[in-house]
Amino acid sequence: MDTEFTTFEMDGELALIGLNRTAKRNAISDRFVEAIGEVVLRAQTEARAAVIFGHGDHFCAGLDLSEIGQKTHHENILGSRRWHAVFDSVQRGTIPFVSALHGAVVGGGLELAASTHVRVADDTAFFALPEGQRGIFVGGGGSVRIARLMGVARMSDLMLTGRVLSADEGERANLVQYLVPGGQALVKAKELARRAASNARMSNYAVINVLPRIQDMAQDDGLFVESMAAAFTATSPEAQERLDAFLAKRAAPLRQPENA
Ligand code: 1HE
Repeated sequence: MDTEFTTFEMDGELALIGLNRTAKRNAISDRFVEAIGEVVLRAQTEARAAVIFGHGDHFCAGLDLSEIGQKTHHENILGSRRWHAVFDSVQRGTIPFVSALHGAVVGGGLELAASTHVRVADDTAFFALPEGQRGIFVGGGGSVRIARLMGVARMSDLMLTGRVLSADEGERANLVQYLVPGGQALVKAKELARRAASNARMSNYAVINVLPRIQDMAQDDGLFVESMAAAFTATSPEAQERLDAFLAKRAAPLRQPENA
C-alpha cells in the first residue's frame, strides 16, 4: 500500500482515511488517486463504515494542476476514467463513507466529497469549482454527482463566475448535510459513521447501491426495484433479529430531537 499520500487507521468498526499530502494542500496526483483507491478497498474489507478527512489546513485542493498539462488527450481521458472508477468505488461500494470537510473543498476535492454518502463541514470549509479559471473542466464525476447535489444552475454559477461558497452557503446549497464549529468535523463524522456502522449491512448496502440507481430509473422501474430490494432486506437474518428485538421491546425507541 502506498502510504505516502494517505493514512489508514481502524477505530473499532470504523476505518479512518486521512488525505495526507499537506505540502500540496492534498492536491490529488495520479499516484494519490491510486492510493485513495487502495485505502477505500481496504476499508471495505476491514470496516463497517469509513470516514475520509484531510490532514493539514484543507480537505483537498482538487486535481494536481502540475500533472494535467503534461499529458496527451488519451492520458487525460484515462486519468479522468481512473478518478471515476475510484470515486465510484466510494459511492457504490459496500460500506457507508462520511466525509469530514474543512478549509478548501475545491474542484476534485469537492468531487471526492460528493462521492461520499454523508458530508460534514466545519465553519472553515469553503467550496469552489475553479476549473474554468484553470482552463479545464470537471473530470472526477462532478458533472454527475455535484450537479445532482446542488443542481445544474448552482453548479454552473460556481464554474462560470468563480463563486466561492462559505460553509454556511454550502449547507444551504445542499453540498453538506451537517455544519459544525471549527475543528469539529472529524468528531461529528465519526459519530455519524458509527451510527451507520450499527445498521444492518443489507440495509446499508441497499442505501448505497439501490437508492442511487433508482434515481436513474423511470418511476415505474424504480418502484419495482424498490419492492425487490425491500423484500430481500426484510428476509435477511439480521433483519429478523432486529425486528424481533423491536417487538420484544429490546430496541431503543426513537425520540423527538432535543432542539425540536
Ligand atoms: C497545488 C494545488 C493544486 C495547491 N495542484 N499544487 N484546484 C485549484 O484550482 C485550487 C488551487 N489551490 C488554491 O487555490 C490554494 O492552494 C488553496 C486555497 C487550496 C490553499 O491555499 P494556501 O495559501 O493554503 O496554499 P498555497 O500557498 O496556495 O499552496 C501551497 C502549495 O500547494 C503550493 O506549492 P509550493 O510548491 O509553492 O509550496 C501550491 O502550488 C500547491 N498547490 N493547490 C498542485 N491543485 C479531476 S478534474 C478536477 C479539476 C480540479 O480539481 S480543478 C481545481 C484545482
